Amino acid sequence: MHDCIAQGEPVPRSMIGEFVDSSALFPDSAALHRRLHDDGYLFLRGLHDVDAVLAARQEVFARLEAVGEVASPARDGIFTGASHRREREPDLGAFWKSVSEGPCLRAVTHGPRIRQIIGTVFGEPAVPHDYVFLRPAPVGRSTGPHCDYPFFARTTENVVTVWTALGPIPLCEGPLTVVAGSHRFDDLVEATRGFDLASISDRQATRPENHVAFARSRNTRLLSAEFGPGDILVFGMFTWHGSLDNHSPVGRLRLSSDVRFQPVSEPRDPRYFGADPGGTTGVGYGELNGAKPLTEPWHIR
Ligand SMILES: O=C(O)CCC(=O)C(=O)O
Repeated sequence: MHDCIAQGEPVPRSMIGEFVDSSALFPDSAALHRRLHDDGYLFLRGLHDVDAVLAARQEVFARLEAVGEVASPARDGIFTGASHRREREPDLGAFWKSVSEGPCLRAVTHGPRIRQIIGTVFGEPAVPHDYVFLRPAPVGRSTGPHCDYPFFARTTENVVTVWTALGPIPLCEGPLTVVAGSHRFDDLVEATRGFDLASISDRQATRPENHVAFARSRNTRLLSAEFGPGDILVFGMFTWHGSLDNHSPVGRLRLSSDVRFQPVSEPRDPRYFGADPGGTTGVGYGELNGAKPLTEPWHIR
């Protein structure tokens, strides 16, 4: 765990640990549920069909190759450092929607296998949001610490995020990181409960920006792992997380997706369901970082 950088600084060894691998608990629903409750996350390896995951990776990177962002062969995911996306795909939101709805990608993010896995975690049938966050992250990028409650808990708190590695993601390529034990930071849970879109900018103004400093201030550490293709992290709405920095020595993009699942019996937030979901702000797929040419800086989330 020595290859981790967060916000431009190497993460001290004492501040980083490995996710507990809960794959062996599958398909024991009660045990998985308990582990998710206790740890705030579930790290599940090797449950997806690797060929299906690599087909999704190829599909996404081929679309980015077509706009000049990924070098040939596309499956390697090497960023060219350039982009013709704005000229070739003037409707950036429509382009990103079509990439996010690719059949090979959806077979992984929304197919029977992941529904079965998450249904087992809930102990009842699960439904994914139709709206997908697909993230090709270039070198130098990362996602700062936050929890998902303000985005996805409007109609029910009984939601989990499923973060999927769409290819191998070594530590140097900036995989997901979780602030250990953060789902039990009662002051933050209380402050977060009730937060919604209306107050999102206040929240962003006050949220911690630095993973290591945040973890240190809470007397805890960060967790992460080397992800294989199709390894997933499942976590609840109060778990603070983000990503490490991508510092790939070969300029490889980190490719992952995150999708929310909830029991089918829970009420659905129309922002994230349907043929043309508006997403958090109502703009649709155009609001996502993925919709921006890779040469341009990300929004805060
Ligand atoms: O992949 C990332 O960079 C961040 C993912 C994230 O914030 C999420 O899954 O909720």
